[in-house]
Parts: sequence; structure tokens; C-alpha cells
Amino acid sequence: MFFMEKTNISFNFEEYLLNTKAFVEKALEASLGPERPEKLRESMRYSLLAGGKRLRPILCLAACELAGGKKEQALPTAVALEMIHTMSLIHDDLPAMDNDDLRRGRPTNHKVYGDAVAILAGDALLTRAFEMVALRTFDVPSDRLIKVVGELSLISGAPGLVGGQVVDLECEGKEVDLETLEYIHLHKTGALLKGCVTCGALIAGAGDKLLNSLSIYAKGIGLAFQIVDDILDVTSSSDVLGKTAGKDLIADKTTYPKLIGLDESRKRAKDLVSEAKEALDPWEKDAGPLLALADYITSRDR
Ligand code: GRG
Repeated sequence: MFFMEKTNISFNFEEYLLNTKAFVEKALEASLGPERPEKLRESMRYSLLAGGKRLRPILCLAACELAGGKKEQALPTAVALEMIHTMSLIHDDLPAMDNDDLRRGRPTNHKVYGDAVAILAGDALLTRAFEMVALRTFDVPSDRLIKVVGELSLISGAPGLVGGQVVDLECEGKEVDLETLEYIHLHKTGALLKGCVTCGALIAGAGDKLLNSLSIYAKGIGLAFQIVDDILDVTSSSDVLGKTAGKDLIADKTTYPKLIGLDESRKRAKDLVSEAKEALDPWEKDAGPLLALADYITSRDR
């Protein structure tokens, strides 16, 4: 049970998370058609339906509802965001990038289907994401969908994930300062999380004031999320994480724990989550899910 101190509003977060995750899983299952050839279809399904916390689609649906929309309206966009996330994981795991062989508790996509099909399955998921928004969304005015397509392009490309990934790869094995590390995290991880709440709110026709608050919220949780990821990489096990633990050390990556220590990293993540939640003060009454999701980011164990 999640309890909002200032307003005395209680909210059953576990139940919310369980129900919303099930709602998303059903839509993900239905999102892939009879792709041909069969090997491509299998490879796309293998990674998209491999589980995962589904945090990004849930953030999108929660932001849509906060902005006064119905979660059904944002569902295709929520699926699109999980498709972009999944393709980024497939590509990130490739030998030319992080070269990992474990993801979501199973062999990485390229280990099963080979590098070429893994790259192409990622490409197909990325392009399918835009199809979900443009062609498979109903009951949302097209001017809002155009804004969503624009946002997805920005957060995925050079100004977002791709840019962050390139800087991350360039920095491997080098001394990196806190400013550069923050740049990497905000682009590689934060951009997509920001896209989730922004797109959800845009679908509901949110105005600038809410969009601005959500942007501050997303920046806080985005950075906190990645700091927690860095912490878990050194404190948890591959079994619990479902991906290779200790990977940052092996790849000689600069992380928050390496730069400022574990205790200070934990404090920084907690402070960032508090700042993120504060940004939603004006909407506190309706922001239960987003406030609880922010706390979940620092308390998670995987
Ligand atoms: C999007 C066009 C385009 C290209 C991708 C490879 C790449 C460019 C970017 C890498 C981005 C990346 C892998 C960032 C790491 C983000 C991160 C911390 C992922 C783990 O997220 P969780 O914990 O995973 O939410 P689950 O499995 O629960 O979904």
C-alpha cells in the first residue's frame, strides 16, 4: 500500500502495478502480426515478450490518465515505447556494443538468432513502434499523434538514446567526470523515460504547465533509475537481475558508485526521486501512480 503523506490519500500500488502490467502484456502479445519470414517474427517476439518490468508503458499510461485521458487511448503508444526500449536492449547486447549474452533471464537475441537477424529484429521493432502510433491508435486527434511521433523520433535518435549510447561507448576505459556521466545517463536512459510521460500526456491533450512538470519529474526519475542500475550492477547477482551483474566493472565503465561511492549514490538517487515527486505537487491528488512509480525506482531489486 502506497500512502501519500500530505493528502492522506492511500493507493494500492502493488495491485495497480499488477493490473497495469497485465493490461500491457496483453497488448504486447497482440501487437505483433504474422510477420514474415518466420525467423524475423520469432526473433521479435522472443525479446518483446520476454518479460521485463514494463516500467515505460506503465509510465505512459499513468501520465495519460493524470492528464485526463483514458488508458486505452495511450495503449498503442505505450506498446511503441516498450518496442523502442526492447530494440535498444537487443542492439545494446550485440558484440559491437556491450557484448552481453544474458538479458531478462535468457540468452540475448543475437545468441539465439545471430547478429544479423538480431539487428533486423531491432530495426523491425523500431519501425513497428511508429506504425503503432500512426496507424493503430484510435480515438485520438491526429494533431496529437503527430506530436507523439515527433517526440518518439527525438528521444530515439541522436538527441536521445543513440547520442547517449555513442558517448557511452566512446567513454569506455576512460576517465569520465560526473558531468559526462550525467549526460550519458540522461540521454541513454532518461530520454526514453521522459518520452513515456510526455507522450502519455500529449495523447490526453495536456497543456504546457503539466508537460513542463512531467519533464522535471522524468529528468529526476531518469537519472535516479540509472544510478540505481549502477548500484545494482555491483550489489546484486545475475540470477536476480536477469542480466550479467558486474558488467560495468568488466567493461571498465565509469558509474556513480565508482565516482562518488555507494552510500552517496544511494543518497543522490533518493534526493532525485524527492525532487521528481515535488514537481507533481500541483497534481498530487491524481498523481498517485506516478508518485509511487518514482519510489519504486529506488526500492527495486532488479
Ligand atoms: C533507439 C534508434 C535507437 C537505437 C538504440 C543501443 C542504443 C541505441 C541505446 C542503448 C540504450 C540502453 C540499452 C540503455 C540502458 C537502459 C536501461 C537501464 C535498461 C534496463 O531497463 P529495465 O531495468 O529493463 O527497465 P527491463 O528488462 O525491466 O525492461
